[in-house]
Amino acid sequence: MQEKYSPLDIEQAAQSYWNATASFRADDHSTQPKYYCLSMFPYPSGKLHMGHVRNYTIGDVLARWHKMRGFNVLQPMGWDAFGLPAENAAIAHGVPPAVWTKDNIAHMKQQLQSLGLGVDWDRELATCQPDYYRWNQWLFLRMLEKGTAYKKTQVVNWDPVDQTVLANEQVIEGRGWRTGALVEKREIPGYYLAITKYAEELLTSLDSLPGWPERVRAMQANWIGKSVGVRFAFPYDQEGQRELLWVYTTRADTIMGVTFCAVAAEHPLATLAAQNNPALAAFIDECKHGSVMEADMATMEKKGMATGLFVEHPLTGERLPVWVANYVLMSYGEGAVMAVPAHDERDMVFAEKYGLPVKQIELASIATIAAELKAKGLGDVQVQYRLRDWGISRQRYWGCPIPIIHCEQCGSVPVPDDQLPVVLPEDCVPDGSGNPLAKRADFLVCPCPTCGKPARRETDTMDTFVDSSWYYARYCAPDAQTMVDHRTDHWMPVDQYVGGIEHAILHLLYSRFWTKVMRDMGLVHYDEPFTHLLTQGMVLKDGSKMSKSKGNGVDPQALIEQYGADTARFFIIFAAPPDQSLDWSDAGVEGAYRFLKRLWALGATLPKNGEGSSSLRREIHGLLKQANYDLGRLQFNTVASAAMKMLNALEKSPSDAHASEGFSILLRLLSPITPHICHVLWREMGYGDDILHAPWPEPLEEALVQDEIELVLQINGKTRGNVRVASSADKASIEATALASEMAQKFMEDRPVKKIIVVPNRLVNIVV
Ligand code: OVB
Repeated sequence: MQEKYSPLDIEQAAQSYWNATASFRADDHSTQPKYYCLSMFPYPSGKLHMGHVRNYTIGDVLARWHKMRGFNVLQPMGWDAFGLPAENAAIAHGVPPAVWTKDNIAHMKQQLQSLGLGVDWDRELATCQPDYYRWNQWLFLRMLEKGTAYKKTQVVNWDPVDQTVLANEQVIEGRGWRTGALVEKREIPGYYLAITKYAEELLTSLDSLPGWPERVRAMQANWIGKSVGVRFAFPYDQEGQRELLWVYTTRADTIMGVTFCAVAAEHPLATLAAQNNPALAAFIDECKHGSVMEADMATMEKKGMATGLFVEHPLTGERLPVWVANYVLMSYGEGAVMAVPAHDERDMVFAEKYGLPVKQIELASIATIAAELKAKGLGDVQVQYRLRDWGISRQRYWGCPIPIIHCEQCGSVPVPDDQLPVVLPEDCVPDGSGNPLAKRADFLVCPCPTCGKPARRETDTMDTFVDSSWYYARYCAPDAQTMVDHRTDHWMPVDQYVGGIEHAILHLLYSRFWTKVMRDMGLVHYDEPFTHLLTQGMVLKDGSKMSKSKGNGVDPQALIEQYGADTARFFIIFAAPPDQSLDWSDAGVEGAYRFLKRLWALGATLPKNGEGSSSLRREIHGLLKQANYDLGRLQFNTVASAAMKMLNALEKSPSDAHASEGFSILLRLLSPITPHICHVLWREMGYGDDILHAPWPEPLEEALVQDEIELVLQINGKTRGNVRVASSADKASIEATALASEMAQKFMEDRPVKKIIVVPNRLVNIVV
């Protein structure tokens, strides 16, 4: 055995062994209980960062720990390969996104492998592969048939620089998240998935996920935003016709306090009023540049303008003015609201600003109001969700083509199944001036599937969140000639999902939705994709985020080259509980490295057979008991510190009869965290061929019982030392041992014993 700890040699040897023995190939036919351990797959952005290292180390600890406990483990890895960054790199460097992506995958794969992850690489997939994304297209067509996917024209956020539609959360203070350009609102056609059909189930089945952090469940519930309110109408007269202005409110109890109505800039009533009011038309235009995000509605400056139109209060008949207001969203409710300044802060701010009346009232009962409105045919109780349907069209090149063909005669025609996949040409180099697919005649022009006349292919591609909504199901059967097969039902649901909190809302909600759609088509037979969820904390440097722009990122590659993967892994696990943020510390890394050097050194010197006390054994098993408990609650940092304590104890008593047993426990406990050094030491020590096949260590009750205890010895109430007695010793034998002790002899000074007080497990006091 080599004297010196040499991570490079050790890690290469261990990794070659795992490759040669296919240690992490998941068995589709095993009779062992399955454990599907999944870390969120990476964007192939260039190279690994510390966030990745943390994510994949945490996942690997769980996977290896379960494997050693007899589970049939599936831990796959792949690539979330479509998306904007590849196009931006193409614009900057003139390389096709496909080439850039494949190079990055090759580099990052080699980096991941250097971490020693127990991944079944046979199942690797990339979402830019046609045999993956054809199933996006296939399921999209099935959804179209069911009406779960549909086309509509809607007002969207338009980034004039990137020439693309932005999701609401990509608009930050009215500007594009990437370009910083002022976002415009545009009406364009696009495809939508009817996630709102599933709003109620997505909400209620959060209760079936006790393995998710409460915080994430709350975030999802908020996003879905269920409310029970009243939808009702304000009648008005339009050229002699009685019309209705519909609003929705959760505060029908304040209806008597309404002093005006406010409508969104896009509301038909606003358009009508603007026809012969240029000032109003200009104001509406200004509003269209604002945010469509609800969160911004609360904080932005409230602006409005009167339409000159009036409506009637449905219960009192009072005449109320209608205003256009920038804080009313067309996409929420009816695009119009009743304004009750006395009971709503926003309405109050607005009323004060524009001198509108404020009316103090007594609150009514919602049920009574709803009944009154219903009796007049002017309203009813209504459940509403904040959740919107999912717009998946992106005006981008590097994504999954939407399988639609536009024909002048036949309209938008779905691509027939036997023409799938619609393959994305891989040799385009976008130059920033819109979607290059629109300039590719060989892609664009095709015969209409219905009438055969020349037609035009859809050039929009799918949101990359479509790709990541079902990749976990494909890992189970990556070579299937169908979207999924029986193997999917075997492995799914994912037992443990690990990833960043930034995906707490959209990715997880879309995946849950996609699962339910597939279930309703009979493709899979489970309701939820992820049973347990661990959201890892951020990796920080001096308390702030690591970032390329700040230049404070610590490069994993350099770290691994200098210290080895085991040091990187140990530090990351030791430095913080997985769900908390982790502050980087070079001293901490050094400490991890020193620890592994000591571990190696002890292995090199540990005598095969020692003799002596059993307190070492008790200590090791005690630490093991706590460590196993901590593993069960995913608190890996204290497992790492238990391992350090074990090493301290072993270093103090290397010749103890139980040192070898203790060391074998330490290696097994540590092996999910630092697998390479443990693999090699296990073999060097002669414990066996493969630590992965060793049973997980469990504390022995017999080792935990204390067979000797220490009592405080007092003479006349004064502490004079200690005595050791058997933990089973009775009062008489404790008295005898105490009297016979050296200290008692010395301090009693031959005086006769008056009495002896024994406090069990604590002390013995000799009164003379
Ligand atoms: C990393 C997680 C992420 C996900 C794949 C990141 C946690 C936050 C970042 C950054 C840069 C640094 C240093 C540290 O949440 N493909 C999608 C994706 O997110 C997932 C799918 C399922 C939608 C950092 C950090 C610097 C996973 F830049 F140089 F400074 N975080 N903590 N620390 N892909 O590739 O270096 O982005 O779980 O792993 O992430 S992904």
